[in-house]
Amino acid sequence: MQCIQNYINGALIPPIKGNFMPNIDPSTGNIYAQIPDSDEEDVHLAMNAAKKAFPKWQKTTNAYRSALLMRLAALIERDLEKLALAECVDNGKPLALAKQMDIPRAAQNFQFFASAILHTATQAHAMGQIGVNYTLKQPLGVVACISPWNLPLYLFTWKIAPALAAGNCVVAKPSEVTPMTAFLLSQLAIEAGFPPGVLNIVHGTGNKVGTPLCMHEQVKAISFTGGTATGKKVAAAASPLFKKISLELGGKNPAIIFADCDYQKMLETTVRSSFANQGQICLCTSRIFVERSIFERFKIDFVERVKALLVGDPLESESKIGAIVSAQHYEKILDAIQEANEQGATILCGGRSHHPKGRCQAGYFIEPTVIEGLSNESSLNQEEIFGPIVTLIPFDTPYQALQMANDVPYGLAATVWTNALDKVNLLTQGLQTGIVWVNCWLVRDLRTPFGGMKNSGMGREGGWEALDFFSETKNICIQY
Ligand code: TXE
Repeated sequence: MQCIQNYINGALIPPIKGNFMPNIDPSTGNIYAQIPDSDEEDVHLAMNAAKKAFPKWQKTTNAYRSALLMRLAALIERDLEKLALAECVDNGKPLALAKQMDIPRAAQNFQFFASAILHTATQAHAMGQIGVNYTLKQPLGVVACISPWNLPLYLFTWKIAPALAAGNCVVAKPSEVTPMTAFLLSQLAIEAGFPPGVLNIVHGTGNKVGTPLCMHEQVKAISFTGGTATGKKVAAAASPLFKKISLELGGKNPAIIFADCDYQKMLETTVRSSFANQGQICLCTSRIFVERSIFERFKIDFVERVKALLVGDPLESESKIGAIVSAQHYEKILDAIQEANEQGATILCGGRSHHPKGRCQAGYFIEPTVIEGLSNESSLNQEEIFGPIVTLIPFDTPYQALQMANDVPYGLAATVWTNALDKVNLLTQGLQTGIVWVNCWLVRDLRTPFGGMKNSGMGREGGWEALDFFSETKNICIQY
């Protein structure tokens, strides 16, 4: 049985108290590894290592840090198959998706910020004959990166890369639900020659590791991705201590589909935006608003395509829908479907657990589910489910679509499908989301600001926003 280790001060070590907890393969329901059940003692050990490493690390050149991150990216690319298999087993997602999306993006995260810091510049403000000001961007010190289970290595590295690139030392905590690729990343960091203490990874639960991490007086900034409820706890812990926080939380993302759109492209993309990664991506569509004149046609065509999505063993290349990440999340999603039934909704397809034959018989599988007949105010359309469930709602005017799309506590992402510029302008200006895709979904440029508003969080990741978040800005004024 594989025993995952913490990565502290350049070494792979067990938790100080020697406690471990089971790591489960959601496709089979079997325990397949053990993960450290670390606590604040382990957090302190990691903090001391990071604090000791910082003085030297902060003096390294951008070129040195860039080369080191590029080396790590190259090792991730070298081990793509191994990392993708680990992600598939740990998370339940199709192996093909891990190979095509998760692991390549982890390498790109390091490559992007490694190249970005070779091109950073800061401002100067000349004051005529009086003097000159110039702006410095300095590293904060030790920062915390806390990531969720849905895109384990993809989101873990999305935080670590800019934090390291900006010259900080990092204590990172992956989700205890999907720790494996973070552990494999530790091994690659050692192979890449990371100085001890620059990057530390502590495995464990939110309460025993996450909380002491957020509260630690050494931590100058916290970059967090996870649920809104937990985001509130992180903010409550960090704010009184004046720590910088970046929160990327839940979503309830609308797709708004007009009759004048490119129908085939819309159809294929909306199936993907609804069910990719079993609907467990914060950017996934969960409410589909369709102009009434094409509602019936869309319903038939969409349901036909969703029924064709094969739910099965994520190791099989033809599987499009893998396992739900954990028994707890699986039950949460089934409860939501039960609630829809009790509210008199119409289940157009799916709505049941699925038990593939063979090794995955006891795994956590749910059929992709399409629901009609619930109002936008219903709990199913207001609360994040974070699974393979979408609801269909017709609309008559662009204003009505906009009003319903915004009438939720979340504001992360939206897709708009139309070729009419007036509707594009109305919707893109009016939508209360941090991201709007027009006639596409998940088209990503890592330079762009990434994040949401309302209960979807605060702050932005990506590009200069991420480097600025992990930096302290200082103005120097020199009189002539
Ligand atoms: O997230 P949690 P979970 C949503 C989704 C899901 C819900 C809960 O709706 O059902 O969040 O998912 C650590 N202080 N998203 O349970 O609990 C925890 O150990 C510090 C959306 O995975 O938020 C893990 O490493 N850290 C999201 C990380 O926080 C704490 C993606 C996330 O865990 C902590 C995933 C605490 N008090 C779920 N408690 C997205 N926006 O993509 C827990 N953690």
